[in-house]
Amino acid sequence: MRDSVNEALKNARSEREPIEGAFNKEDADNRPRIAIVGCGGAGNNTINRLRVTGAETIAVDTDRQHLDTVQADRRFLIARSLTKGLGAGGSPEIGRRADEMGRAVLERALEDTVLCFVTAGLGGGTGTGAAPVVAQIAKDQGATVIVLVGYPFNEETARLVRAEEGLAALYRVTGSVVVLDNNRLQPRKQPRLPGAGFTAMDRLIAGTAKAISEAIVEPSLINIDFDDLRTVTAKEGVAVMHVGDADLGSGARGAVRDCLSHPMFDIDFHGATGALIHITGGSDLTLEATEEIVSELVWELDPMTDVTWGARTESGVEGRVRVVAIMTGIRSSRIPRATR
Ligand SMILES: Nc1nc2c(ncn2[C@@H]2O[C@H](COP(=O)(O)OP(=O)(O)OP(=O)(O)O)[C@@H](O)[C@H]2O)c(=O)[nH]1
Ligand SMILES: [Mg+2]
Repeated sequence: MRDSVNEALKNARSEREPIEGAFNKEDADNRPRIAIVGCGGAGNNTINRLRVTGAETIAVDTDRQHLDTVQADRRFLIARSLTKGLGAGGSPEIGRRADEMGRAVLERALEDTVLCFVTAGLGGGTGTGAAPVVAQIAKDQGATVIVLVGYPFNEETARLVRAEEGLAALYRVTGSVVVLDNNRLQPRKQPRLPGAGFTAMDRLIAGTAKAISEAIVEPSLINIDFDDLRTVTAKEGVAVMHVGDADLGSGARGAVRDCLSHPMFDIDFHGATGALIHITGGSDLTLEATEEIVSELVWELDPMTDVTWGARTESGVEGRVRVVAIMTGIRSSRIPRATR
């Protein structure tokens, strides 16, 4: 495999840049630049048709056919001489090199970005290999980087090994790697066809990136302070995300209980030194209710934890409240060996 990769790379000297498609959006104003980058099939299914006020969606893939179906503000087909536009065939090595080959154009695409979400499904080739490279490029451009990645089912042994390697590579770039375990999000028997069985995961990742972005740039019930966000995501250690959905009537305690009992990955949040909390509800969500939820949650954390939070309302979800808490700076034996 290595030889064929090297051979293709040699032949690729004439390849100057990846193909860029779709439409490019100019920054219309001086808002902080936020990018949401999908890598590989799953990453791009997540950001497909995602509309976020004040953020740009960027799709990166080696698979031309799949990329053609994705609606994003910018689309980059990377390493076409390496893969002939046919995908990385489950090889993270190709995914990694593919992004290296597209580095210059990705650097330009992420220039001046202050906040960059990177999303992928771990376990394949393109996303697993490319997400750490994209995250590093964004970080080198000075951006605060938050990675949101899907983790394979327990029985997908080969994919799990690749996923762990990808996770280790991501942790070498940033501690703000939020892992969403497929095993926790959907029943085993659910169909696993791309775009069908993964809808809940895609919605959750896309919804989280959208909620945080809009709570920074859009007038919200409570806006997230970008400097505070930078502080909580810069913590040494690992991160874990909890998600709670509750009836507004169950009060702050009910919402927090549901949130704390639903970690998206097998990491204990106790000992976290940072927390990013986001609350979404309908037009009936009040400031007082959000403050109560935050105080309940903070009560569960170490008193020295840096906390930043935001809240937004959207129509159609009246009577319900969703609490997303990303705890950061956790010392965990779950940290991949490569990072110790
Ligand atoms: N959330 C989500 N996860 C998916 C989807 N499709 C596949 N996955 C998961 O993501 C992992 C990676 O799959 P893909 O994203 O298709 O792989 P890729 O990164 O494109 O890699 P190559 O196709 O080998 O280049 C799989 O092991 C699945 O667990 C999807 O539509 N949404
Ligand atoms: Mg693919």
